[in-house]
Amino acid sequence: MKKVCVIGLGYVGLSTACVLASKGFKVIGVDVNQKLVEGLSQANIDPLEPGLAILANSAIKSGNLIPKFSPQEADAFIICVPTPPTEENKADLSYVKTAVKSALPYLRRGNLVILESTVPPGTTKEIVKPILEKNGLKIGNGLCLAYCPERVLPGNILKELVGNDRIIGGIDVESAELAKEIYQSFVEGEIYLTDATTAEMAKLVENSFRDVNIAFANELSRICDKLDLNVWEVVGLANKHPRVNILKPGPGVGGHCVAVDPFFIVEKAPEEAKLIKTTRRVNDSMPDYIVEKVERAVKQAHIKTPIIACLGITYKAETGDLRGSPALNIVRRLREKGYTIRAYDPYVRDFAEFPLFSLEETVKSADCLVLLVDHKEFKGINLHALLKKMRGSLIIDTRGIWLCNEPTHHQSFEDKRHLSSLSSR
Ligand code: SAJ
Repeated sequence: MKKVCVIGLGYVGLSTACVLASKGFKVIGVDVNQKLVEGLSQANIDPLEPGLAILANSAIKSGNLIPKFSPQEADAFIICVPTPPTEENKADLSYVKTAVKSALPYLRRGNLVILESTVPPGTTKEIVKPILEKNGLKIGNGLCLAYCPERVLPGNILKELVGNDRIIGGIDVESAELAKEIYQSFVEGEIYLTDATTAEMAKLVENSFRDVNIAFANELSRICDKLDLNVWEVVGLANKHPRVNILKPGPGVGGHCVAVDPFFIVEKAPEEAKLIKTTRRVNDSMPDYIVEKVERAVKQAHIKTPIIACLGITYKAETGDLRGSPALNIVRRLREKGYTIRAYDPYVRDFAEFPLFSLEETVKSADCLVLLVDHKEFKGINLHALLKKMRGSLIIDTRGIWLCNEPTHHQSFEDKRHLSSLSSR
């Protein structure tokens, strides 16, 4: 196979198109977003993806990556479009269906179609396959179809796209083998072949496991608050066990993956997915819990008109992405309650919803400082120097970056007590 049509140039589609082009494939990169397709030639690409702009530039310069608004005939079609949740937290498959239909006029005997978008189990077989067979071509008789989930971590995409192991789920063995030819051109990790539905489920399970683990950590943080224990120290010590790996408590789970994918399992097995449903409830209850904690702290300190400083509004560290951000959620709720909020995030530019301040302005004469995102810029901050700039001395660290989140041999017991008295989580 020499020519590939990648439909959907989001963070997954674009990086896949660039990597394939760099491996010598002729790649037609298709997106409906005019600015993106035209902008691609100038390659105005997310600066937070190291190396992607350079790779895109060279792919376009080499003539191996051609941005277009519609597909063309090719040997393989890779579909990487969004599958956002509906109001009822079911998968909105409209983008997938539109993308599959857009390829129909260009499909030829011997072609391969690959779906990468995260979908409920059974989608490739029950939804995509019938659409593709509308033109008379039959899967298993001249047409191949596979499901190959991505697992790249935003902010580290290119490295993970190449380095991570890959699952390839064929509608039939021939489809899986043909899809493997595409991915083995750039994947340096292991490639595992399975059927399409198993591959769809494995993808959802990866993120659901992460969601359950985080929910366990978040529940522990509530319990430790009640028992006046430092959850970061408890989790840090428990993780010293060779087979325990509890993730970090936080203000909630954001982004469009871990917070969404578990619902695609619930959609297919609502009765059985009890723990997964509860997990979503626990994680989505954290923003309210943090807002209550802030309110309780300023009330107990009898601060009449508190100024609350919030550090970070993105969904996770070192990204500018605000999608489903619990931090932004918390700032919004505090503002709705009438508090004077000053928020700062080093990764957010041209934010229009409410004014963002510099770090200095955010902290100056604040009564309460709430750390909401564990950006590396905040880890190095000198807490005591910060306190001197504030009017009050309340610090709520929802990410445990200032608390002793890793038990250390040399840190004295007094230090820990002093630190944790400073910053109630
Ligand atoms: N979070 C915590 N505590 C933790 C880890 C994360 O509260 O210990 C929160 C983060 O702050 C964030 C959310 O969870 O709000 C999701 O964070 P994440 O680090 O899981 O990042 P995502 O959603 O960008 O990436 C995940 C990754 N999946 C796994 O690690 C299993 C990535 O590999 C997937 O490709 C991606 O979802 C996806 O696209 O599905």
